[in-house]
Amino acid sequence: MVIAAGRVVPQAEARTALTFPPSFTWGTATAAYQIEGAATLDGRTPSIWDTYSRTPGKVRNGDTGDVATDHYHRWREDVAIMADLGVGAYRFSLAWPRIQPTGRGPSVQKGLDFYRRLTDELLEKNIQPVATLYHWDLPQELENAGGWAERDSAERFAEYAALAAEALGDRVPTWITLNEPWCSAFLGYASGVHAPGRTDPVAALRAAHHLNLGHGKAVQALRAHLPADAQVSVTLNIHHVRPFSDEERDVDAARRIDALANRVFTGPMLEGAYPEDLLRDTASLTDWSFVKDGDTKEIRQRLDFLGVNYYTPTLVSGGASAASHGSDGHGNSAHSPWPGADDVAFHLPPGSTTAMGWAVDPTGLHDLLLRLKGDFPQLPLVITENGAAFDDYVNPEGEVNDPDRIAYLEGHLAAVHRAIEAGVDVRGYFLWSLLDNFEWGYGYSKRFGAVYVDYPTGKRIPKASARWYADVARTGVLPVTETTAG
Ligand code: IFM
Repeated sequence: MVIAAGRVVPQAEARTALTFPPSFTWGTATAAYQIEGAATLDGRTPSIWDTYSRTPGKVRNGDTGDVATDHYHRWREDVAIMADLGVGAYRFSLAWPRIQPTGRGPSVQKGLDFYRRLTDELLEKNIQPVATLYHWDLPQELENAGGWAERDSAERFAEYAALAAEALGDRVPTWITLNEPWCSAFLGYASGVHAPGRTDPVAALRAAHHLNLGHGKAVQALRAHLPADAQVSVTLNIHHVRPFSDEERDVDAARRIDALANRVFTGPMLEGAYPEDLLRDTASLTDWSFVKDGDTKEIRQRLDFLGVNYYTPTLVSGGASAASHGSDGHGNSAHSPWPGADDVAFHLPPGSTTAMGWAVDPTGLHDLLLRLKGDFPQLPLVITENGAAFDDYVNPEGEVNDPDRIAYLEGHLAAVHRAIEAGVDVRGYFLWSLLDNFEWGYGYSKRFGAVYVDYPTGKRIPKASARWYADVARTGVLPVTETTAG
């Protein structure tokens, strides 16, 4: 029990407050295909997601990003909402097919102008723009030429990076090359639950390498065109993989999934080599001869921070007779996104779940941040995505109350705070997402936004969590229960 204002309060209700460093960046995040719409306007041509979502049976309810939240027309209103919330930064992605429609050749003025207007407005409102070059919308013409499975995609990506930096480098201080290349490679080319929907495990490993190579080349292209103080990074959805038990086969399953999910990217990007165990585990599928001399040197570039996306931990066991990757939280497909790991079973971690069926477990984020500090002690970290989908609805008063999302954010921000206290250099946090949006294979059925979008009218309604987050961002102080504070 504690006494508060003369009243006895049960211990569970006692509140305390966690203060973040004054320099901590508070932001929100989105991605082009998920919000922009205007799929055929101003010279934009189809990306792999246009093709995929228009293919019957691929996306729930046949939803597409044709209109999405209509941000292409409502961007001024969306920036005003962010200004109202008082967030300090906005992470968005540039649509490659809007800037360089076929993935080759010169840029399109109208496409660049959209991002110029957007970033001018952000700067005007004191919101720092953070641009991601690639959040999964590969121009379809490049996929027709083999997509990320082919080496040329890395060259094309670097060329696009240079065009974007040349045009927007005077106003965008922070750049991220790729968002979650694991999804691009393994959901796109192995399990097929993401565009381009291919189901070839070797193509997925090739894609992972060419994404890595594209990243390395793009970092160099960005630095060649950006002011010297620009920040350059990549965002990875590092899986926090836990073994089901401490039995050897479960521990080994966790090691293998960690290699396929995480170290396939952090190895070359941060350490200059693919992990030996990854090459061994996948040797029956490929000899990795698509990695050419000098590639890993080119992939390893200095980064100003690492972008980390975290939603839920991953729980695995070994020795399964048939793969149960369906419960890995990455959608259902007869084809596994985990090449060479067919005997690994995925389990739902204990506790409550979000509308995605993902377990709510902030300890995963805390432990992940500590692990990254251990592995890469000098590298600052930024949480470039964290958030949750719930079944939000507008009540008769016209409000959207989302206590589950507030609880999720409170728990995860407290975990970030604990990690900072333990010495991890976490510089910022971007809530996914500013707006409800197109959730890939789930279409519009999952709402991740702090702002509710009424899709038929496009009307925006800030949810209770948006007001809650605004207070935290404005003050840098997180109110928590003493239990959450830990
Ligand atoms: O909506 C996605 C986003 O595009 C990438 N990271 C995970 C989010 C939620 O699934």
